[in-house]
Amino acid sequence: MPSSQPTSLHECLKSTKYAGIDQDLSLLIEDLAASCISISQAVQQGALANILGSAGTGNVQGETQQKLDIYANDVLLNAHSHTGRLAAMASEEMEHIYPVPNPVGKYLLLFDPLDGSSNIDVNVSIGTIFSILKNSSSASTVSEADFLQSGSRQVAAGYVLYGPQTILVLTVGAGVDMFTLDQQKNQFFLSNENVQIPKDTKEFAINMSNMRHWAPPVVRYVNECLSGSTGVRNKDFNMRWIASMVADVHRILIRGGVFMYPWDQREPNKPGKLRLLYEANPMSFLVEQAGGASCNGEVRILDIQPSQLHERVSVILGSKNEVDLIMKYHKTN
Ligand code: AHM
Ligand code: MG
Repeated sequence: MPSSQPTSLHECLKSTKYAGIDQDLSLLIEDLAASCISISQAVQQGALANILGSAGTGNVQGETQQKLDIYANDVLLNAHSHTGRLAAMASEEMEHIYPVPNPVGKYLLLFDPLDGSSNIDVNVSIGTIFSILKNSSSASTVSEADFLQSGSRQVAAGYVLYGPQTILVLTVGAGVDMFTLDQQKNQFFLSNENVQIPKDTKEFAINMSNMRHWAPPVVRYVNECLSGSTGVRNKDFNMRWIASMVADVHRILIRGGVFMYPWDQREPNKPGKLRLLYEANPMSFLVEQAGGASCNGEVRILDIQPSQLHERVSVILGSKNEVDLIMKYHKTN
C-alpha cells in the first residue's frame, strides 16, 4: 500500500510540470478523464450492461462496429459538445468531423473511442486513444482541413487502458505520466512519473500471420529476431501480440519492446492498417516523449503531413535502438 498521499490528476495538472498548458487544455484533459471513467464502468459491466457484441452497423473504415464502439463514441461526443473548450471533434468511428455547437473553443479533439474492438467480447484489455490539436484556423466554421496537421503539432495526447487496472497515460510534451483509476474515489492518481522506454529490448510485437505479405526489410528484421542467440542478433527474443494497440504500447512504455503494424502487399495502395490521426500520431507522441522512436519505415511518423482524415499509415515504434535498426533495413534494402 502506498504510504504517502497520492497526487490526483487534478493536482498534477496544476503542478509546475504542467505549467506550459493553459486552463482550457487542463480542463479538457480532466473532461476526457471523466468520460473515460464512464466508459471504464460500462466495460466492467460488460454483458450486464448489454454492451457486448456487434452493433450490426459498419463504420467508414469498412469495419463492423461493436456496441461498445458506438457507446464510447457517444460518451465522448456528449461530454465534449458544450464545454466551450473545443471547436470540433473527429473520430475513427465517424465519416465526417463533428463541429461542436456554441460556445466554440480553441482545441480540436481526435479519438479512437474504443481501440482493440476485436478484444471486447473476449475480456481482453482495450482502450480509448486521444489526440489534441489547436484549431489554428481563423475561419468561423471548422473544416476537415483544420485537422490535417502533422503529429508534431499535437499539444497533448494519450490513452486510457481498460485492463486489470484502468490507467490514463498522458503527455503534453513534457514527458509521459501514468495515472491509475481509484475505483472507490472515481479519480485518477499519479502512479508512474516520467516514464522512460529502455533503448534496447528482446521483445517484439507483430501479427505474425501476415508474415508472407510483408516487405523484405520487415521479414529480414523478424527473421533475425527468430534466429535467436545463434543468429546475427546474438540474443533470444520473445514475442507478444495482444491485438489492442493500447495494451501493446502500454507494455512497451513499461518494459520496452518494438511494435509493428507494417504495410503489406495484400492492398499495396493502402499504407497500413492503423490510422494516422487517431492511433499512430498520439502513440508516436507518447513513445517519443518517453525516449522511444516511431517511424513508418521511411520517415518519423510525427513528420507526416496528413492528406485525409482517415489516412492510414505503417507503424514501427518502441525501443529506440530497435526502431533505428528497422529503419536502417528499410533504407538499405
Ligand atoms: P480497432 O481500432 O478497430 O480496434 O483496430 C485497431 C487494432 C489495434 O489496436 C491492433 O494493434 C490491431 O488493430 C490488431 O489488428 P489484427 O487483428 O490485424 O492483429
Ligand atoms: Mg484502434
